Amino acid sequence: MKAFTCIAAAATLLALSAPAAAQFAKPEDAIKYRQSAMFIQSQHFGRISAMVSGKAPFDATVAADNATIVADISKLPWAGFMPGTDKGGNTKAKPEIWTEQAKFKETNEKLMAETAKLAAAAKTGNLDTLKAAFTATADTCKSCHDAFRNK
Ligand code: ASC
Repeated sequence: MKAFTCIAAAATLLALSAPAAAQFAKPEDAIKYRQSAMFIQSQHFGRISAMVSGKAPFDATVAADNATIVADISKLPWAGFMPGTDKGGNTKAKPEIWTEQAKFKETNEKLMAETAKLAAAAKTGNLDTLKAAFTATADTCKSCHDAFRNK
């Protein structure tokens, strides 16, 4: 009974504390996972990019849908940068991800914050508001890639 209570409590704690936790059978799976999440993000961010640059007509609903997806997906890649995944697959990850973990975590959190603002901006339906948030998000993507991703 005691052991059961303990396991049940541990399971509940885990479920509550790790909403975006993912487990990987091998390092290559973690690399594929984080790259896939980044790819999905870039596709949806690209649709917003087309609108703010005038290459596609501005549609507030489409922008908001895509921005919400970007904000949701921005939570996912980080679980894939677990220890032991610095090499393998076709990763462009720089060793600094693991040697400067505090700085890396800060940039991850910055992206999640900026994409949440992007989603909120898109929901206003105002193109200028969206543009400003888009630029701030793109700058955040770029500064993290410059610091932590090989060319
Ligand atoms: C994208 C994409 C990136 C970022 C970056 C922003 O759509 O694939 O890597 O935006 O170019 O500066």
